Amino acid sequence: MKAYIFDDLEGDQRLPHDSGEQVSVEQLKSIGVLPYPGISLDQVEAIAKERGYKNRDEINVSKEGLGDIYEEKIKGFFREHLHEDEEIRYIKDGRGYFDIREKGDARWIRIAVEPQDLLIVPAGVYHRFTLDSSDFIRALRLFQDEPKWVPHDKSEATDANPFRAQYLQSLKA
Ligand code: KMT
Ligand code: NI
Repeated sequence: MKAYIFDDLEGDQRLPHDSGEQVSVEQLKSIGVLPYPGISLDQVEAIAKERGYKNRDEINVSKEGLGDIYEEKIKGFFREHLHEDEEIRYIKDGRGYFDIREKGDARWIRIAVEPQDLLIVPAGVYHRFTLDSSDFIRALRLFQDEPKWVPHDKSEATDANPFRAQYLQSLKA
Protein backbone atom coordinates (compact mmCIF):
# COMPACT_ATOMS: atom_id res chain seq x y z
CA MET A 1 0.00 0.00 0.00
CA LYS A 2 2.44 2.58 -1.23
CA ALA A 3 1.54 6.21 -0.45
CA TYR A 4 3.09 9.25 -2.08
CA ILE A 5 2.36 12.82 -3.17
CA PHE A 6 0.47 12.90 -6.49
CA ASP A 7 2.52 14.76 -9.11
CA ASP A 8 -0.46 16.83 -10.28
CA LEU A 9 0.70 16.65 -13.92
CA GLU A 10 -1.80 16.46 -16.74
CA GLY A 11 -2.44 13.02 -18.16
CA ASP A 12 -4.26 9.74 -17.68
CA GLN A 13 -5.64 9.43 -14.14
CA ARG A 14 -4.92 5.68 -14.29
CA LEU A 15 -1.15 6.23 -14.44
CA PRO A 16 0.82 6.28 -11.14
CA HIS A 17 1.53 10.05 -11.07
CA ASP A 18 4.24 9.42 -8.47
CA SER A 19 6.08 12.65 -7.58
CA GLY A 20 8.75 10.61 -5.76
CA GLU A 21 7.81 12.13 -2.40
CA GLN A 22 6.80 9.30 -0.09
CA VAL A 23 4.07 9.60 2.53
CA SER A 24 4.49 7.61 5.75
CA VAL A 25 1.90 5.60 7.67
CA GLU A 26 2.21 8.20 10.47
CA GLN A 27 1.27 10.97 8.02
CA LEU A 28 -1.75 8.96 6.87
CA LYS A 29 -2.86 8.37 10.44
CA SER A 30 -2.43 12.07 11.20
CA ILE A 31 -5.19 12.83 8.69
CA GLY A 32 -7.37 10.02 10.05
CA VAL A 33 -6.65 7.52 7.25
CA LEU A 34 -6.09 3.99 8.52
CA PRO A 35 -4.14 1.60 6.27
CA TYR A 36 -4.17 -2.14 6.96
CA PRO A 37 -1.96 -3.58 4.20
CA GLY A 38 -2.00 -7.28 3.34
CA ILE A 39 -4.49 -8.61 5.87
CA SER A 40 -6.58 -11.78 5.79
CA LEU A 41 -10.38 -11.97 5.69
CA ASP A 42 -10.26 -13.19 9.31
CA GLN A 43 -8.48 -9.99 10.26
CA VAL A 44 -11.08 -7.99 8.33
CA GLU A 45 -13.78 -9.73 10.37
CA ALA A 46 -12.01 -8.83 13.61
CA ILE A 47 -11.75 -5.15 12.58
CA ALA A 48 -15.40 -5.15 11.42
CA LYS A 49 -16.47 -6.49 14.81
CA GLU A 50 -14.30 -4.07 16.76
CA ARG A 51 -15.51 -1.02 14.78
CA GLY A 52 -19.14 -2.13 14.54
CA TYR A 53 -19.40 -2.67 10.79
CA LYS A 54 -22.51 -4.78 10.48
CA ASN A 55 -23.26 -4.65 6.77
CA ARG A 56 -21.30 -5.18 3.61
CA ASP A 57 -21.47 -5.73 -0.10
CA GLU A 58 -19.04 -6.28 -2.91
CA ILE A 59 -18.37 -3.98 -5.85
CA ASN A 60 -16.75 -4.91 -9.15
CA VAL A 61 -15.42 -1.75 -10.77
CA SER A 62 -14.78 -2.69 -14.38
CA LYS A 63 -16.59 -2.50 -17.70
CA GLU A 64 -17.99 -5.98 -17.10
CA GLY A 65 -18.96 -5.28 -13.50
CA LEU A 66 -20.67 -1.93 -14.04
CA GLY A 67 -22.02 -2.22 -17.57
CA ASP A 68 -23.97 0.85 -18.71
CA ILE A 69 -23.02 2.95 -15.70
CA TYR A 70 -19.27 2.31 -16.03
CA GLU A 71 -18.25 5.70 -17.54
CA GLU A 72 -20.49 7.66 -15.20
CA LYS A 73 -19.20 5.81 -12.11
CA ILE A 74 -15.55 6.18 -13.09
CA LYS A 75 -16.07 9.94 -13.51
CA GLY A 76 -18.02 10.20 -10.26
CA PHE A 77 -15.41 8.30 -8.21
CA PHE A 78 -12.74 10.70 -9.49
CA ARG A 79 -14.56 13.90 -8.58
CA GLU A 80 -13.30 15.42 -5.34
CA HIS A 81 -15.91 14.52 -2.72
CA LEU A 82 -16.56 13.65 0.89
CA HIS A 83 -18.90 11.30 2.76
CA GLU A 84 -20.76 11.67 6.02
CA ASP A 85 -19.51 8.23 7.03
CA GLU A 86 -16.26 6.29 6.88
CA GLU A 87 -15.40 4.75 3.52
CA ILE A 88 -14.08 1.25 4.24
CA ARG A 89 -12.72 -0.89 1.44
CA TYR A 90 -11.07 -4.32 1.46
CA ILE A 91 -9.51 -5.12 -1.89
CA LYS A 92 -10.18 -8.66 -3.05
CA ASP A 93 -8.81 -8.44 -6.56
CA GLY A 94 -7.41 -5.85 -8.96
CA ARG A 95 -5.84 -2.49 -8.19
CA GLY A 96 -6.57 1.18 -7.88
CA TYR A 97 -5.63 4.52 -6.35
CA PHE A 98 -7.29 6.46 -3.59
CA ASP A 99 -6.32 10.14 -3.63
CA ILE A 100 -6.81 11.86 -0.29
CA ARG A 101 -6.23 15.51 0.50
CA GLU A 102 -3.28 16.23 2.76
CA LYS A 103 -3.71 18.53 5.75
CA GLY A 104 -4.55 21.99 4.36
CA ASP A 105 -5.90 20.39 1.14
CA ALA A 106 -3.12 21.72 -1.14
CA ARG A 107 -1.93 18.39 -2.56
CA TRP A 108 -3.23 14.88 -3.09
CA ILE A 109 -1.78 11.90 -1.29
CA ARG A 110 -2.10 8.93 -3.64
CA ILE A 111 -2.49 5.49 -2.03
CA ALA A 112 -2.01 2.47 -4.30
CA VAL A 113 -4.21 -0.41 -3.15
CA GLU A 114 -3.88 -4.07 -4.08
CA PRO A 115 -5.41 -7.39 -3.04
CA GLN A 116 -5.72 -7.92 0.74
CA ASP A 117 -5.36 -4.23 1.56
CA LEU A 118 -7.97 -2.68 3.83
CA LEU A 119 -8.29 1.11 3.82
CA ILE A 120 -10.41 3.26 6.10
CA VAL A 121 -11.05 6.82 4.89
CA PRO A 122 -12.64 9.04 7.55
CA ALA A 123 -15.89 10.94 7.13
CA GLY A 124 -15.41 14.55 6.05
CA VAL A 125 -12.07 14.24 4.23
CA TYR A 126 -11.94 15.22 0.56
CA HIS A 127 -10.88 12.31 -1.64
CA ARG A 128 -11.40 10.55 -4.96
CA PHE A 129 -10.73 7.12 -6.50
CA THR A 130 -9.49 5.76 -9.80
CA LEU A 131 -8.75 2.38 -11.29
CA ASP A 132 -5.18 1.92 -12.50
CA SER A 133 -4.35 0.92 -16.07
CA SER A 134 -5.49 -2.69 -15.45
CA ASP A 135 -9.02 -1.22 -15.36
CA PHE A 136 -10.38 -3.57 -12.72
CA ILE A 137 -10.90 -3.76 -8.99
CA ARG A 138 -13.16 -5.90 -6.83
CA ALA A 139 -13.65 -4.74 -3.27
CA LEU A 140 -15.64 -5.45 -0.15
CA ARG A 141 -17.48 -2.35 1.08
CA LEU A 142 -18.23 -2.34 4.78
CA PHE A 143 -20.89 -0.23 6.47
CA GLN A 144 -21.67 0.61 10.05
CA ASP A 145 -25.41 0.45 9.41
CA GLU A 146 -27.37 1.08 6.27
CA PRO A 147 -25.21 1.67 3.23
CA LYS A 148 -25.12 5.46 3.42
CA TRP A 149 -22.24 6.89 1.55
CA VAL A 150 -23.59 9.24 -0.98
CA PRO A 151 -20.67 11.16 -2.45
CA HIS A 152 -20.98 14.87 -1.80
CA ASP A 153 -18.95 16.61 -4.48
CA LYS A 154 -16.81 19.47 -3.18
CA SER A 155 -18.70 22.75 -3.12
CA GLU A 156 -19.40 25.66 -0.78
CA ALA A 157 -22.04 23.44 0.80
CA THR A 158 -19.60 20.60 1.60
CA ASP A 159 -17.04 23.10 2.90
CA ALA A 160 -19.71 24.03 5.47
CA ASN A 161 -20.91 20.45 6.10
CA PRO A 162 -20.99 19.52 9.84
CA PHE A 163 -19.14 16.22 9.17
CA ARG A 164 -16.44 18.27 7.42
CA ALA A 165 -16.27 20.62 10.40
CA GLN A 166 -16.00 17.65 12.77
CA TYR A 167 -13.22 16.15 10.66
CA LEU A 168 -11.26 19.44 10.63
CA GLN A 169 -11.73 19.69 14.39
CA SER A 170 -10.34 16.15 14.80
CA LEU A 171 -7.14 17.19 13.00
CA LYS A 172 -6.43 19.78 15.69
CA ALA A 173 -6.71 17.29 18.55
C1 KMT B 1 -15.70 4.80 -3.86
O1 KMT B 1 -16.66 5.08 -3.14
O2 KMT B 1 -14.86 5.66 -4.19
C2 KMT B 1 -15.54 3.46 -4.32
O3 KMT B 1 -16.34 2.65 -3.96
C3 KMT B 1 -14.43 3.15 -5.22
C4 KMT B 1 -14.40 1.77 -5.65
S1 KMT B 1 -14.04 0.60 -4.38
C5 KMT B 1 -12.32 0.36 -4.46
NI1 NI C 1 -15.66 8.28 -1.65
